Amino acid sequence: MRNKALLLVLLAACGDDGGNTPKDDARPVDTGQLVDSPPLATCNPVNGTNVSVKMIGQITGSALLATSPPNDGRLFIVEQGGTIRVLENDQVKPEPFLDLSSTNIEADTPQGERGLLGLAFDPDYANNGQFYVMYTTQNQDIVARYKVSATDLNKADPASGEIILSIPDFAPNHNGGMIEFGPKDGFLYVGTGDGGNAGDPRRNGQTVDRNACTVANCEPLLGKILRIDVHTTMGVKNYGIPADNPFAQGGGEPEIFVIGVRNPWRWTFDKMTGDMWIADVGQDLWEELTVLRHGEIGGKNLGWSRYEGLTCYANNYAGCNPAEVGTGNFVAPQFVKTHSGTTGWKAIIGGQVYRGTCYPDLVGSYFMSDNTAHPLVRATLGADGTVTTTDLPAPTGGWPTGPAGIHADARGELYMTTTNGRIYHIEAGP
Ligand SMILES: [Ca+2]
Repeated sequence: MRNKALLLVLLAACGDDGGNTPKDDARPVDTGQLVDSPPLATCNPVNGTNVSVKMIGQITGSALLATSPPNDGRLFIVEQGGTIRVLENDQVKPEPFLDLSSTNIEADTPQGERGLLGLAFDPDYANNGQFYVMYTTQNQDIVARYKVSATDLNKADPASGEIILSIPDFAPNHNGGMIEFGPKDGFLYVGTGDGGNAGDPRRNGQTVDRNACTVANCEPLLGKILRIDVHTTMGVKNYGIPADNPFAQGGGEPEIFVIGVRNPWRWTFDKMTGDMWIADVGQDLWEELTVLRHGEIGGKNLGWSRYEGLTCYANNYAGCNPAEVGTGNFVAPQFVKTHSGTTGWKAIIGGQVYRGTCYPDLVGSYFMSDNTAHPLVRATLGADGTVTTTDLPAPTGGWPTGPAGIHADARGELYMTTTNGRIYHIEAGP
């Protein structure tokens, strides 16, 4: 765990029983367009690719993520200790939207990776008022659903909480925590870490079947990106299994969608294309970014802990051959960054593709950082699937320290949030 001591300031880094029971029909129709085509106030477009950041607010605690419901002008800030704050017109509302800090959330801010980690609003939030959070307890990673208050749009109903998914977790680190709805299918995607400690001691990353553990107490839902239908239930599960999940018909746990991640701290969808950009925090050598194209995501294997980056990892899998990286279902990362040297990265911070209207020359660009080195890097995906990156020139004093997430609001504008509670709008000019 050593390499992650610092960092990790935060993160270090069944078969189908046929019991699907529709609860509602909130899943959006695939129109091929943005889910968020907001009738919101827009900005006067500013041309240019000279990127800067502007601080627009600050909260107490560690700000891990900024996000919005569809077509909603407010910004909701996830605070690691367990609160969600509302930022509107550059003002943080004095009362939190939701405060889970007195529940059994286990948060070790700012020196660890546990706490309230993720937030995703239902695509039909405007009608059903439902949203989802991911948080940790002492020994569980939990996805829960809450509803907005019936009387106050800036307050959630704390009594509405309902646990959707609970996964046993054996160590404080590597908890994933990012959740998002698929822009093309309305399913909830849940990123889990490998459980923690170091080196994937229980081999969770490559284990997909609970009945095929190679190490005692393995947990196949860890080290994955899961895909569940939160608008149905299925037998004892408080969610449904999409029929086209890789193991929906058997061979592994049916929730699994992407295999072999270590700590996919901040991954996102490109809301226009449906591509998934996965920034996976590495172990000893490499930070990595992998882009999976829409329609080619299910069943892909990012390799951990068989390999890390482009190289076989330690001796976890004696049969590993570097030549296998990128063959079959094993996907090679399009971008890796070494840990070594004075500019080495220690915990990659994704990242989302810009789809806003304020800065036309940024459209289609992805922005990412690193929790320790805190650069700001622009990346674009080529037609051939390759990723091209540009290290953006830092302003005087450097880019903000302690980045924890970069994520879009309903307009597609991007915000960097930091472990010292700051929220920055990513802007551009000539
Ligand atoms: Ca863990």
